[in-house]
Amino acid sequence: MSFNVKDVILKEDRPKTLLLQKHSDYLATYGQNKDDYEFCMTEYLRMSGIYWSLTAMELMDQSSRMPKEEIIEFITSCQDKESGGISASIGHDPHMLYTLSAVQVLAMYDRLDAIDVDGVVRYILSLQQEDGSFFGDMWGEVDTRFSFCAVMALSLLHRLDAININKTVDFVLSCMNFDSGFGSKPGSESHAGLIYCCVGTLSICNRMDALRADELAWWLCERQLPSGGLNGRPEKLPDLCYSWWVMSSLSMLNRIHWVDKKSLEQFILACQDSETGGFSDRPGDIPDPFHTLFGLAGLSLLGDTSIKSVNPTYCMPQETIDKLKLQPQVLH
Ligand code: GRG
Ligand code: ZN
Repeated sequence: MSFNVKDVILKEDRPKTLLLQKHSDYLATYGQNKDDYEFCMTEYLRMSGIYWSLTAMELMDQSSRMPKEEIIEFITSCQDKESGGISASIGHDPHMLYTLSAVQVLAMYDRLDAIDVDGVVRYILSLQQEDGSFFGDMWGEVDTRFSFCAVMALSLLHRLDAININKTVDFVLSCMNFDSGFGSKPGSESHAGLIYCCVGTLSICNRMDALRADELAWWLCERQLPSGGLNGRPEKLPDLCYSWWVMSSLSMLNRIHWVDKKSLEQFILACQDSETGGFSDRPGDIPDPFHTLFGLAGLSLLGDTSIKSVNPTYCMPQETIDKLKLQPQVLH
């Protein structure tokens, strides 16, 4: 039996400072060449790609480099008139994930008037089940991710009252495990990404009292490995995006100091591509907009003042959340 820890080793020649200009250039050019292989292959998640890129640009105070009018027009064209839901790209089927991303982008642009808001509310309401859970779309997959998407989108629209909040909370709590973590559905293994979704749902619904905060935070801080990076569950490799899923949860739980901030910062900085700009999942891998957002957002949570403050529940700039007068719960 082996007791080797699965981890990466940070090289001495890794990036050690934040390459803000390179990240802004990387995101500004990503998507400009619409024939690019990677751009074509990611059409099925385009709406979320726009959310990741725009949020990262906002956090760097560089969002003027994004094609605002083109993005707003694209979102309007992705709304399905019948169901009210929004799809990842034009002609695709609507889905909860892309409905949330579209609402987040329009909230940042202060252009929620560009969609039929009642249609979005109708769509989300149509996906809530008798037990309080949510389908991701008409095909019926249930996952705590979709509960979070539903409450986040509705709260950004100031329409949280449209769904049954007590049942929403009860379903999420039925996914709590013996280790105080959460999975995708009742009985599913605890996973940091889904813990973020469940803690985030309770934060928006003001029901964080139902958490076992100390045990949950203990499970979360145990995700840190000797390299400083975080994994998503025991025995897994570190991945930069867990700097968001774990740290945002710890931030809502007011226990961010339970991880070693210095070594996590070094891991995040090591995930930068010093040639192309952008962040990847692990040092030396190919960068992408998803990990670029979570690298920057993670550094923001760690207190880097060259990046704007990010809200741990919404993964959006704090100034947008303030403008919308939203006050998601955090523990004190
Ligand atoms: C507003 C930021 C934001 C999100 C919206 C969709 C969503 C809500 C949250 C997704 C949370 C989640 C499930 C994140 C995990 C992503 C991930 C790295 C999955 C990979 O899982 P595995 O099991 O990989 O393939 P590991 O790391 O366990 O080896
Ligand atoms: Zn990742």
